[in-house]
Amino acid sequence: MRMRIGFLGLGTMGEPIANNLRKAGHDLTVWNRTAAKADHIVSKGGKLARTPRECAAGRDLVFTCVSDEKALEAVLEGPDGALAGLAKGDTLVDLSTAGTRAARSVGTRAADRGVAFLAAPILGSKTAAEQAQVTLLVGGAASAREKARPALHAVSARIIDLDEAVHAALMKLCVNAVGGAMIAGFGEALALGASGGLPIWKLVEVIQASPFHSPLFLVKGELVEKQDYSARFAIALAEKDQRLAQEAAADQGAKAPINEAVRRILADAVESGRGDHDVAAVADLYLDWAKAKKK
Ligand code: NA7
Repeated sequence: MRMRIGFLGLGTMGEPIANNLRKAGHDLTVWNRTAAKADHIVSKGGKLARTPRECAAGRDLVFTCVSDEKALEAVLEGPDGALAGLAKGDTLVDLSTAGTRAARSVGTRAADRGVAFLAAPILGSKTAAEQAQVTLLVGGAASAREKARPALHAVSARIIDLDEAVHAALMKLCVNAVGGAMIAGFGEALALGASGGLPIWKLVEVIQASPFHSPLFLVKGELVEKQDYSARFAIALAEKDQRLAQEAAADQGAKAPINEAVRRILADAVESGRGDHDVAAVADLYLDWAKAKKK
């Protein structure tokens, strides 16, 4: 079924996902703060809205895919914000990783307008987004999930259903808490070995031969060896995810000391100028701290 879809946020993940909705034949209108990022989609027949409100008004489904909870507020709120364009019976789907507090607060404000809200954070890389191979954690009312399902299928390989938006938001934070601990532990181990004279490639090879091997270490280990830190998943976004996990832990009374340490390391990496580098560059920070050889 062809749907009228509004899509706000054409960053690394948003642009290919929106483009897949267009390719699936939906009637697509987009908005991005930096309008030039809509050029490709517009050149292929997508429409460009002048404001978030215009992008959201009169659509069957409205997606947001922005950096964090502050960016989400910026696109939703105000007289030209997307919420102002949404009407009773509409459905808003947030693909951002914006945390549990945002899921609760956006859900409440959407409900006040009679709008159904789904939190649908993404698991997967830019390449997976381009190939419509991401996994979506989709939380919210069953009726809204069913309405959104054809569009969600067009952009993902797998949909994991959860009954509440806040649970989808929380699930994503749990997944990235594991990922953050893995990447920080990996960087720390590489610098521990390299500062004592072990070559990086040998460290990666032996970790991969151990019971603790992981596809993550293989991919990121190669990037560390090549010192190629162009962002597949930027450190600033990873730091944001750990911060949001800390907030959820505080709200729920859960202890998360490992997550707090990982957040601090990622914040140090941001402060060192690596915020827009790939998370593999956490190892580079550790290697600098240890004054270790990078080969
Ligand atoms: P990117 O590539 O950093 O893209 C971020 C998007 O958010 C991009 O469209 C930005 O617009 C937009 N943005 C950021 N701040 C604002 C404000 N203040 N107002 C409006 N729009 C804003 O992130 P990804 O696509 O990799 O990730 C998206 C989400 O999925 C994120 O939560 C990840 O953690 C997971 P811009 O183009 O800069 O004008």
